[in-house]
Amino acid sequence: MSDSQPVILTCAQPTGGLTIGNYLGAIKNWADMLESNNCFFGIVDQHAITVDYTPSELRQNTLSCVAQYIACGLDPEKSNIFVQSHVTGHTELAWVLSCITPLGELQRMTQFKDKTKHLNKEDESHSDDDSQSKVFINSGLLMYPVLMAADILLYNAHSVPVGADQKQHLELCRNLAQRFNHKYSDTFNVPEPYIAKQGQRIMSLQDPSRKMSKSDVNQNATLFLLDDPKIIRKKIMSAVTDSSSKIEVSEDKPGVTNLLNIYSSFNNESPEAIAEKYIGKGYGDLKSDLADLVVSKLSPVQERYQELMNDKKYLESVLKQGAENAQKLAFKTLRKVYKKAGFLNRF
Ligand code: ATP
Ligand code: LTN
Repeated sequence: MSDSQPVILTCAQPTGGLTIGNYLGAIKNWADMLESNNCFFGIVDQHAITVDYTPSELRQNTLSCVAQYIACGLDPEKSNIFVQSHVTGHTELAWVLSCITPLGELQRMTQFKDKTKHLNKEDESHSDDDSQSKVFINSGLLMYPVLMAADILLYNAHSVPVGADQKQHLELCRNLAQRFNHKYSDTFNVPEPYIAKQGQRIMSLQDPSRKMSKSDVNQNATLFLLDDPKIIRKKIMSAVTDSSSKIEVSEDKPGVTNLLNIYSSFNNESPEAIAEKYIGKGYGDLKSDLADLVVSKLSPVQERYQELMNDKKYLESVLKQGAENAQKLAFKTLRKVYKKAGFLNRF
């Protein structure tokens, strides 16, 4: 990596163990970009507190996420792995950007609407006088996309590799970059999303109309990178499939199509070519082979993860270096932004 290479930035939230959705839709593609880019991989702990959480678990998940990143092939010698709260600038830039963000745009964000849907219902069920126990929608959840835009613009990223679910957030980030440039003069690079064809949307094993998510309440819906082989097998064998038993890629068969997509993302054959191999066979055969494949692909990741978790000093040194490198770039951008916004120089 060198300062003259294009900047690639992307992040994941330490809201729980990483899933095969995170791996196939995101991290696997990031690992291919290390050679020819200046890569920044963030673990966004400040985003993770927008949902209900336990501080001790957040601390553990953050370190575990670093180890999972490295175990998945993100080489810290060739990239910068950092924790968001270790770098001054993310929340400062978010504040400046929030002042050029229309409220309505944030309220219309799909993720905000999804994440607040059930909170709205719970809110209605409480009476006004039990305000202590009242569930509320925190403003951080609304501001989430602005903080995400700040994550990206702080490093003047050229490209942002993400899963398809982040397309709308990236669009807002591009709008904010353009709005700032127009209002104050050219400052930010307008970043391009990079959404890989394969693995961009891995769906829940229990409800293939929803994306696989690490915060899904039904643990059987999600395959975690660190799941035990027995659990992986059990979750895949009990995945929801469709009424007719033919194995094919079809919009009418979201369950089996999802399994074929997972298969395809792990072995790089097209889902259609895989389906052909199962002509005359049943769902059980497909699921059993898929379980073998997933276990064999994840076991080296799990072994490396265990080694890394036994060497906390090493993980901390990775984060120290990552934060130092990230901070240099962040300060540079923030100084420029503050000057353009009309803030007086610090004496
Ligand atoms: P949560 O489930 O807590 O909402 P998440 O897993 O969706 O979190 P992140 O950990 O921040 O969110 O996601 C990291 C990256 O993984 C993002 O680029 C995101 O687009 C991608 N990603 C997440 N889930 C999937 C999925 N099911 N399929 C493909 N890509 C995904
Ligand atoms: N919103 C993303 C996580 C995220 C991110 C970012 C991704 C936060 N900041 C900056 C790319 C670039 C998510 O929920 N998956």
